[in-house]
Amino acid sequence: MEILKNIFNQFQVKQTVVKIEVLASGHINDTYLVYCSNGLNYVLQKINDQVFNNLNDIILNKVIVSNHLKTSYQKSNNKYQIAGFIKTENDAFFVEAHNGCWTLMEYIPKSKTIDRAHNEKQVFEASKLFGNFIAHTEALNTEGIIETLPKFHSVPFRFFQFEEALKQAKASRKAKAQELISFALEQQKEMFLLSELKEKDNFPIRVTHNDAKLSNILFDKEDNGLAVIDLDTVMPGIVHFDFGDSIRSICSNTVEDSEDLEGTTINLKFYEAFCKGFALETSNILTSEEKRYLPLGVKTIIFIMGLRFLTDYLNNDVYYKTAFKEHNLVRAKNQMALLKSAIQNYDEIKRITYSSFNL
Ligand code: GN1
Ligand code: MG
Repeated sequence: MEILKNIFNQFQVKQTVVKIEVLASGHINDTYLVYCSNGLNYVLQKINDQVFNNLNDIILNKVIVSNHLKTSYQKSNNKYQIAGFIKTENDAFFVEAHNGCWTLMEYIPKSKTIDRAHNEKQVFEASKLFGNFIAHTEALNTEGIIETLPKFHSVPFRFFQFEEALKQAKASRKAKAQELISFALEQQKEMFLLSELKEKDNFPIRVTHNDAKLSNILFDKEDNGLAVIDLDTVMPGIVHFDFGDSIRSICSNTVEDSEDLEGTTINLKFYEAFCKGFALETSNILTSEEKRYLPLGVKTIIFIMGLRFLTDYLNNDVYYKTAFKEHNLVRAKNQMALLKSAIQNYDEIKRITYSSFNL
C-alpha cells in the first residue's frame, strides 16, 4: 500500500489516498483502484514490461488514441466517455518504479465490467461501443500509431511460436494437449487467409483496438455502454480481429476459461444483436470486401486465442497469468470448443452478417 501510494503521489493529483484495491482485470498488467478523500477515484496500472518491452511507444499510442477519442466524442456530442491519462510531476505519462512502468488514468464513475453477457441489451450496447471506436478512430492517421506488438494477430507468426513450443514441450504436457494439437494443425490452412489479406495492397488498415473483448467495456448499472477501456494494444490493424474478438467474448455461452465444453457454443441470438449494433456504427465506413470477411474474422481470432493459450501451456505458462496449474490448457480447450461451434454454425453466421450489413 505504501509503495502504491508513493507512486500515486508522483502524478499531478494532490489528493489524499483513502484506500487502494486490486482491480482483477486482465491476464497481463497489474491494476489498482485508488480511492481519494474528495470522492474521486483513479486507476493506477503497472504495465507488464515482459510483454510490452517498448513502453514509451505503448504509452504514446494509448495517450494519442485516448486524446483523439475525447476530442472526437466532444465534437460530435457523443455520449461515450474515455479515461484520460494523468501526467506526472515531471510532465511525463508514466513513472518508472519497482521494476515496472506505471500509468495513472481517470476512473469512469458508476461503471462496471461484466465477464459474460446475460442479455441482448448488453450485447447491443457493447457492439455499438466497439463499432463506434472504429468509426471515431477513422480520422486518425495510422502512421502516427506505432505497431508496438508486431504480428500480434498474425496467424503465421502464432503458428511459428506454436511449432517452436512443440519442439521443447514436456512429454506430459504434450500428451495432455494431443487432441488440441491435432485439431489446431487441421485448421491451419483456412486460418492463414486473413493474415494474407492484411498484407494485400489496398486492404484497409485502420486504427484498431486489438483486444476488443467484453471485459474491456464499461457499463452503467442499467447496462448502457459507457466506455471502451484497455488501449494497450491499439495499433494499425484490420477490423476483423476486433469484430471477431468481440464475438469470441460476447457471444459465447460460457466464459473463456469454462470447463463446460458442451455448453461452449456461439449464441446466435447474441450474434445477431451484435451484428446489428456494429453495422449501425460502421456500415458507412467499411468496404464490401471488409464486410464479406467479418465471419472469417470470428473463426480466425478464436483460433488465434486457442493457439496462444495452447502455446503458453506447452511453454510452461510463461506469458499469461494463471490461477491454477492447467489454466492455459483449460482456456485452450474452451476456445477450440467455441471454434468448433463457429464452424458448425458458419452458414447461419454468414447469413446473419450479410443481412445485417446489407450485402
Ligand atoms: C490478454 O491482459 P488482457 O486480458 O487485456 C492479451 C489478449 C488476449 C487476452 C485473452 C497483450 O489481454 O491478446 O486476447 O488476454 N493481451 C496481450 O483474454 O497479449
Ligand atoms: Mg489487454
